[in-house]
Amino acid sequence: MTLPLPAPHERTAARRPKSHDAFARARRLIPGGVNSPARAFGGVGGEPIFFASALGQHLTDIDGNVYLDYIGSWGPMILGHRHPRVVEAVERALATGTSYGAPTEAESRLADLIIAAVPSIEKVRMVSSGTEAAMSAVRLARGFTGRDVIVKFAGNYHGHVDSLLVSAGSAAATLGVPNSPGVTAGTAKDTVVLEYNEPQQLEDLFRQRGGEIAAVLVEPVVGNMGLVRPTREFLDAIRGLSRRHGVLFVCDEVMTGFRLALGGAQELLGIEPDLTTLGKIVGGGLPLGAYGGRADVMDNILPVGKVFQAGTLSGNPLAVAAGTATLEELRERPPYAKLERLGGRLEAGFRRAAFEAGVTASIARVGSMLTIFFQPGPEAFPVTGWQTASRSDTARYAAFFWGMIDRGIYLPCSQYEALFFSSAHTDADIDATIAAATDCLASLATTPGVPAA
Ligand code: KE4
Repeated sequence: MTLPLPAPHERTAARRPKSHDAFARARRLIPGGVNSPARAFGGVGGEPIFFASALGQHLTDIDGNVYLDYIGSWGPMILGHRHPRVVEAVERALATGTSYGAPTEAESRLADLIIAAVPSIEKVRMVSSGTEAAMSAVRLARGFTGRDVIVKFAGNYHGHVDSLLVSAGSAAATLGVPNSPGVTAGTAKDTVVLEYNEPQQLEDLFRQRGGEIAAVLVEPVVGNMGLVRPTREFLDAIRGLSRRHGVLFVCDEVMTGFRLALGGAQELLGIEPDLTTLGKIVGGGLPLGAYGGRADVMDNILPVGKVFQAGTLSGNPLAVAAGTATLEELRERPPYAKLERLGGRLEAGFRRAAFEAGVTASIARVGSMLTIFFQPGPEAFPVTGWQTASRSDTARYAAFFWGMIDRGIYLPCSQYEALFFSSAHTDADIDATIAAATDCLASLATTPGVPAA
């Protein structure tokens, strides 16, 4: 029996009264009632759901509803929630202290694991978030090269760093323009935003301004416009042009690090960046980020070099314990073959469900990261960058999101995010998700008010 999709304003009050009340209270205290806009459900309408607990592949909301979790805290929970090895490690660390503001051997142990997993990393510095990792890597690249310009790509997100909250100017080679109030024109002017998977734009820019560029920053597999795979030509252009012009190639693996392979996207794709930023999985769900790479570059960081970077809770013992347990588990029992198998089944199931429902969709997947792009018009088209991603039918994605919520499946609350699943997910979970999607898409195809295919 197909549930009628509730209208957006009913989507939480009628079905999750405690979340509705909690949200009303939170909005009086916290801007938008959330501590990160990604949780605000802005892309799907309705009200965010408040959660009480999580275990393995499941989330439980404060109304007692249980969901299959397909965001895993936006990536960190590759082992599932409350993995026994991670819980035990954090409890052990808690028993001896929570923060020293002084070095511990545990930080060297985690640094060892990161360096062993990611061959391009010879030295690594820990911070407390992916944003801090990106901010530090940008400052280091500018300090190392003595140059100002940073190149990034539309649809790539690297955290809320002023110099990276920038949109493309009127033409690819012009200066960036701020995409948030509070980011100054003076900051944005040193950032150039190009199209992802457009190597010619890179070549043109390097020809015109190669000597001004400090770094090219890229998501080697994009999660932040929905999942977009790079072309070989694009990655080779970044590596080749950067090397020729003395520019640092910075891979943002905050999302892909330790997820697509133990060595991240760079292992999977055979690329060798000069610097890598990390987050999410490296902290096992606790606040930890990191940046690392060539020792001759990293040794420009204070106190060895002159580039300043610091942090009270950098390398925090509890976060280091969670990250270490997570990386040790990934190293001893690599889940990647299972994740690839489950991902292939999920991708095929979503594709079949959309086809049978006559819903136009393009599905992109790498390992345990996947996006179903809903698209207007009869013919599906591949999503290769922001110009194609932004043509998605976000209204239909929102209807799909809520239809799946009503069937106990918690997907990313935006068309422009990738879903993640964990080693705790099972074949039965994938079967249930495909069944829910089949039922939901069939109802979407006939639900009034949802744009026709
Ligand atoms: P954090 O500062 O949120 O730890 O990391 C920023 C960041 C950097 N680089 C990449 C590739 C990222 O995906 C992120 C953060 N990802 C978002 C979700 N797409 C986090 C969710 C949120 O901001 O609440």
